[in-house]
Amino acid sequence: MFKCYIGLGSNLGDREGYLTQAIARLDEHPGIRVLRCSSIYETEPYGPVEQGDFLNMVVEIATALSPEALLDALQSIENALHRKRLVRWGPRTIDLDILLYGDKMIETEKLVVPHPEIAKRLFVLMPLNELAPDLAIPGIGQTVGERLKKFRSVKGVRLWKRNCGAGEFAPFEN
Ligand code: A4P
Ligand code: MG
Repeated sequence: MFKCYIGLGSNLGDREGYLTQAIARLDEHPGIRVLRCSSIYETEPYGPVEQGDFLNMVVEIATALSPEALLDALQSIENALHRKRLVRWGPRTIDLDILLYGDKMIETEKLVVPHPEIAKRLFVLMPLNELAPDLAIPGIGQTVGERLKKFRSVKGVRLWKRNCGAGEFAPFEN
């Protein structure tokens, strides 16, 4: 079993609904168990495409799947939740990225782990820091918390719904 972190993002339609459905489908997968969820953040779009604000969050999972099989599972969930690939970096009902897969470093045509943008994106680091501040990012030589401290401000990222560790929004918390 490997512990992995999945980044979720949505900026089309019922954004929170897509996050919730994606988490439910992850947990229903026989090879995946959802362990913990971060809070949800509302974030200004990053990158060149003009589009609506995102909801972003991170979930911690345990999985027996290989990295490639995990990516396939994430892509089937994206497809089931009406994800259309129209524009790279463009608007989407749901985006599921493998941020970290244990302490593995992977670089194939289909998969780069740790996610290459992880250290640059506050909308990833802030929710990840709730779950794993002391986790060293492979290849970066810094922990999530140390990396986050390098940012001068948290412009463009605001807490949208706090996860208090209980209730509807953490349905899989033990
Ligand atoms: N791929 C490679 N490595 C990975 C990985 N670690 N996890 C490949 C998941 N996929 C990975 O992804 C394209 C291909 O990347 C996949 O087929 C897979 O083989 P995609 O999801 O089809 O396309 P995309 O998401 O448009 O491209 P990309 O490069 O994944 O974009 P990002 O990095 O996901 O960025 N602003 C805010 N505020 N919040 C956001 O969530 N997201 C993006 C998209 C841009 N701006 C954003 C946000
Ligand atoms: Mg993606």
